[in-house]
Amino acid sequence: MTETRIASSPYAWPYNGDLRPQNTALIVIDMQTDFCGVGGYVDKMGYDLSLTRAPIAPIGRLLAAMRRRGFHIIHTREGHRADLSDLPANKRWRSRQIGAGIGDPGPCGRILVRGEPGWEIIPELAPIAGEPVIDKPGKGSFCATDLELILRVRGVDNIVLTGITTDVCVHTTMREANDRGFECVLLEDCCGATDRGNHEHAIKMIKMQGGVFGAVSTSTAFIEAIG
Ligand code: C5J
Repeated sequence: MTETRIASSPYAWPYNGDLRPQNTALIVIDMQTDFCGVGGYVDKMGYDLSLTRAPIAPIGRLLAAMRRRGFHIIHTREGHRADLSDLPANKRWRSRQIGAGIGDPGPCGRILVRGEPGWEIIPELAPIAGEPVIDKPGKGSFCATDLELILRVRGVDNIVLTGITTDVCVHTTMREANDRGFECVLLEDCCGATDRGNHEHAIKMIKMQGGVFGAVSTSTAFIEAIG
């Protein structure tokens, strides 16, 4: 086997040098209007959209490079059923405290409800044929979804994490994946949070204990390594 590793911290990823399109998946998390578009959930909460929009261009370049080389690509969307039967009462209550009630009407339709305009993945990063889209009711992409089954069926060992938000859905998914034995890397320029400090601290957390959840790199380093 030819070993391939990318420049990353705190170790060169993946740990065993076995980086191939066949065993590696890119997961693009929640690049939906609700998280980075005008009138969506994050905008209604009053956060600075430039922070969650920053990863759009780097993810676009990464997607193009990984599609060209035949890597597995998977997208996720956070959202709830129209009847809100999968929306915990405390999640709804908390969102209403900050003026963006999940399930309530907003400028982009009902907030975080499946099928509404705000819930759609932004056109710049739209999935193409053959790329599974995982609909999840929570923050982690493994909770109440078939993501793990899809990854195992495809023979995936390595996961490249991108998307928004770094400290919430991306971090939760990375932790879930790491506990299931997947080898994870987060590309920091391909993620964003509603708070810059949270983004930076989420990245710092990954690097402790020799890479407690995996490693951190950039899209430039990754694209360079896959050639
Ligand atoms: C949040 C997410 N932040 N996609 N969701 O509520 O990170």
